[in-house]
Amino acid sequence: MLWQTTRFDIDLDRPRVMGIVNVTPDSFSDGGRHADTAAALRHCEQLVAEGADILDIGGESSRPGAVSVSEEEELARVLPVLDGALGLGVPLSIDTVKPAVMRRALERGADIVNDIAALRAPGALDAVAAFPRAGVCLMHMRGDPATMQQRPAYDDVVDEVRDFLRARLMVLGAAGIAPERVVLDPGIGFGKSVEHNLELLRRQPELQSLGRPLLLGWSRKSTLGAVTGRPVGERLAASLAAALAAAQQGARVLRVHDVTATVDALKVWGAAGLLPVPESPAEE
Ligand code: PT1
Repeated sequence: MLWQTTRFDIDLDRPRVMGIVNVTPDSFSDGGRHADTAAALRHCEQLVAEGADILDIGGESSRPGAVSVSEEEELARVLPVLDGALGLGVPLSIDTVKPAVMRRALERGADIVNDIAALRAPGALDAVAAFPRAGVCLMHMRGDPATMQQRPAYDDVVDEVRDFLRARLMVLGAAGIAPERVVLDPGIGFGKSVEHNLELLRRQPELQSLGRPLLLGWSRKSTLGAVTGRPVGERLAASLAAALAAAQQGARVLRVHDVTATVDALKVWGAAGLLPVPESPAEE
């Protein structure tokens, strides 16, 4: 199965690793943005050397309780890193909910828009539709990052996530964005309890009936902290276990901080013939 993006048709017959590049200000440097841009670009190069198949560049945190940054600020953080990373030879994804950031990034040549709000912001659909080859990741989120962890409740979390992603896929289709450009993400940690997140892992194959590849982001998240009792800096083993479990359950893109370790883990599973898992038939 291929994922069509601006410059690359990404073969998802084997699971791919998306390396996370956060472009947020370094509180220890007062030298303006150059130091932050340079550090982010070094990180991009390192992740590619470690085997990342895709880089996901983000200038606004979406962790629970995070506050949003202005459009100008986000552009100033992300665009110089995007420009510098375009020559690295891997697809570049921009992690943003802002239509203006999507447009400016796609104009510069970004390959993918990764939107935790699934193109629900006014103007977001048009921004992506204006670039006929650009890829998209649509993610499920209940509420917004500032408030999403306030007692999330679902009738059936998997049904609700599946219904939401199916509806967004239809809305994108109506806006002229072909399904071949889209991957889907249940949004681990976005308005979900520990049990909800674990149920999404256990029942992840039910989301494959949507007929598009799944992207999963478990890396270092608080559900892994709840399960292991470990702080965010000590969640590598838990993150690897979650990434492999997600891959076994059919995930085709894994969004991770620790690229070397994830690539090695996938190599072992691949060598044993355990990956990829067979596709389940699409819905009629
Ligand atoms: C994700 C994701 C993302 N996660 C996609 N984009 C984050 N497509 C940012 C916690 O519970 O899963 N998929 N962009 C990071 N967001 C979180 C959310 C980080 C929850 C941490 C937690 O600790």
